[in-house]
Amino acid sequence: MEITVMHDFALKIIQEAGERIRQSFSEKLEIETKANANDLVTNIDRETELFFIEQIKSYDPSFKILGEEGMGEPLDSLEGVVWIIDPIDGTMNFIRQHCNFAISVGIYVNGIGKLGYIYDVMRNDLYYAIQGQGAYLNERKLEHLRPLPLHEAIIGVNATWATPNRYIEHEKMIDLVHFVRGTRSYGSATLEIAAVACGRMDAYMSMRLSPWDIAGGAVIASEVGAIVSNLKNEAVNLEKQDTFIIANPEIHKTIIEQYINLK
Ligand code: 2AM
Ligand code: CA
Ligand code: CA
Ligand code: CA
Repeated sequence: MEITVMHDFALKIIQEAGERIRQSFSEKLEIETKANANDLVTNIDRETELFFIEQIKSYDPSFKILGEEGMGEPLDSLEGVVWIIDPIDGTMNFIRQHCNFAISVGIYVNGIGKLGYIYDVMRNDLYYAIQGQGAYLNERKLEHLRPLPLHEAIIGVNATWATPNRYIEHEKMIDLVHFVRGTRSYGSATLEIAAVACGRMDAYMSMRLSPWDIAGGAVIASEVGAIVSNLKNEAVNLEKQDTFIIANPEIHKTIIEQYINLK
């Protein structure tokens, strides 16, 4: 399978899925809860994932698919061609804001990230990368990240970092948010990852992300020299939930070494 042929196919179905989501705003949304009252899913999350599965399986039935809503078959391993899909990342934003959500797709061959996509559906901005050929925001090639001291950084953290947790002591968190230039929280992990990849933000960390939150962004990150890992500085594992950080290299090192509890 030619990577560029697969890229053209991925581009086509991601844009089509985005158009279907934009059209869906004229229909009634069915909202349900998952693990807790703030963990939401809609019929559009499920329909979008089904759309991807149908398109991908009719293109090549041997392709495997891991999606957040579990509409595909369970994944036994990362052997072969695996599409890792978050049909809507930022479902709460989708429901409440009608913007600030994305479709995320990572295509892995025998565990190696070949193609990565984060599609900001309402802005019609597509972040993507082809392994070894660079990362893009629409037609613009993204530059390699330049070194930046932590005190000039904008970091992405959400409010859970202000609650007691085992990854960072409260005083250190206060130090960190005072020391950096600014903090942001977009409510869509993949858009925060995209923001780091294009240099709008310099780090983003989360206490719990799943493979579909990371798969597309990890391919994009590696093309611009952003570092991704869990908070123990171990390589990302696409077969389980874990902590997560993406950052400009110097800033990744400083946050992990000076702020995060590695125990
Ligand atoms: P989602 O919208 O696809 O669920 C903010 O909640 C960010 O964290 C979103 O990108 C969201 O993805 C992600 N996230 C990961 N795990 C989550 C969970 N268990 N509950 C809510 N959001 C989760
Ligand atoms: Ca979800
Ligand atoms: Ca998600
Ligand atoms: Ca989702």
